[in-house]
Amino acid sequence: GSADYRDAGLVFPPGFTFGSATAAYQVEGAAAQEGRLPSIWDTFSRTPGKVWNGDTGDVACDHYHRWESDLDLMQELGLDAYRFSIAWPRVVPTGRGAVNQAGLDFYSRLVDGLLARGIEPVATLYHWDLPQPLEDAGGWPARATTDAFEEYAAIVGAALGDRVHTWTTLNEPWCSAYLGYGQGGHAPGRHEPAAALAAVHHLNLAHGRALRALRATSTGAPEYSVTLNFHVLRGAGDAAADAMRRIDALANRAFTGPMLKGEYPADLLEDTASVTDWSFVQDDDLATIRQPIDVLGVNYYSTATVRPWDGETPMQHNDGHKLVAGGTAWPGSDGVVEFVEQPGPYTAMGWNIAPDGLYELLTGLHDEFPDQPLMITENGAAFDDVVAADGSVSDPERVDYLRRHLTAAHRAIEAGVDLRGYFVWSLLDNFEWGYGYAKRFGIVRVDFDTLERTPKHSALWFRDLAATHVLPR
Ligand code: GBH
Repeated sequence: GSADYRDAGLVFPPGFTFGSATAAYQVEGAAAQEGRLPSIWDTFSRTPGKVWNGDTGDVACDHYHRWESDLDLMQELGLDAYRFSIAWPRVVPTGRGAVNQAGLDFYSRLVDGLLARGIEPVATLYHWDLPQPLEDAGGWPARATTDAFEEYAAIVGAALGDRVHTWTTLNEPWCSAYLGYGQGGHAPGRHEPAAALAAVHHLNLAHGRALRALRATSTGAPEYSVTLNFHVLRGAGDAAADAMRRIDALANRAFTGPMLKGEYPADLLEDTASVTDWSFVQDDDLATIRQPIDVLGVNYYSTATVRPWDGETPMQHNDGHKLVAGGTAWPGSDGVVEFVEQPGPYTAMGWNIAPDGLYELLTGLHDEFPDQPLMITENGAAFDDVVAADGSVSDPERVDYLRRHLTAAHRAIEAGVDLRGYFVWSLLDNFEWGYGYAKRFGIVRVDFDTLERTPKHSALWFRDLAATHVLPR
């Protein structure tokens, strides 16, 4: 009876999807093989001083060659779905024009391999690896990049749209725009606030155009989605309310506004008026961007605490990973809002562990967009894992992090949120962007000398959850 279940733990609905996620540049390697050409992340990681330890994605987890045994591993873990990204520079190496059939074939084999193992393919078109020639022509601040993205979307739609279960246009356009073109901690490493806002709009437009192209070319019955990283904001006292509103506009509503409501928030346009007049928004763009999506992907790791800058103490801002002095991550609000230290406890990234933030985020989105199904497309944590003498990896902090966030997700479901699934970031330890291989998010350990995979205790724990749908209390 149900009482027994309640004693055993929290029960997730039967159709709830338990999956795991990766991204192309972070796991594939084979950066210069079978026709792939450089993306902005190849260029960035080869630029001295940009990535810790000078690490690059040249080899990464070598997933490009080890995909088959990685799929076997996913099957052993009982994953319902696998969220991966397609490398644009593998499929259309120069960004526009010639298609590299070998690149498409890789993803076709991957999709078939997933389906053969009963795992749903959830494919993201853009997880930050812009073909370098497109950056040389202006990158995301240039409107022509959206033309190229629409063409690329039509190519992958025609090749894989008969089998992919879910299409995701973009992963975290906030990171691409603000970290790539404003703060500069991500590729291409530019520091141009106005360009960052043009990138915001062109990423939104690229999303709309890609949906159009995918819908026109997919012959199966895929679901359509986009993945956003939301900022869940904290602030002390009334004085912080305006700071929270500003960052909410720049980080969250700059994307949900056009995508789900067909408009940019008035306060966003006002707050950024000294930076840009938004004249890059053309007639009909908002109609293109606002299209129904089957599921909204939500990435959540942590909260952020803000307050108005006092004008005296050295101003800090959040670079997307940690607090740093100065910088230009928030066009129109740099010098107005500052980010402050949070209470902890922290992960190895220094991120505040706050599962309540996930509950707030999910219920808040549900209140604002009641008919929009949601999916947690990333949640997870880096910790300094310890390998035992017998080679096993016990990672109780990660298990605890996952358990607490899944408990928050379950609470949200009980509160009426239409939450369809949960993907742990990440399947494998991998190239953690500016941190290289120093930060490990995997539920599976990767030895970066031998490339050997070892499921951590968290992977075995997640396997039991996926199998039983019961989260032990
Ligand atoms: C995701 O980015 C990426 O999609 C994925 O590729 C990456 O590996 C993974 O997360 C882990 O980093 O400074 O405490 O306020 C996440 C980027 C991380 C940006 C959290 C905002 C705020 C944390 N986000 N960050 S905090």
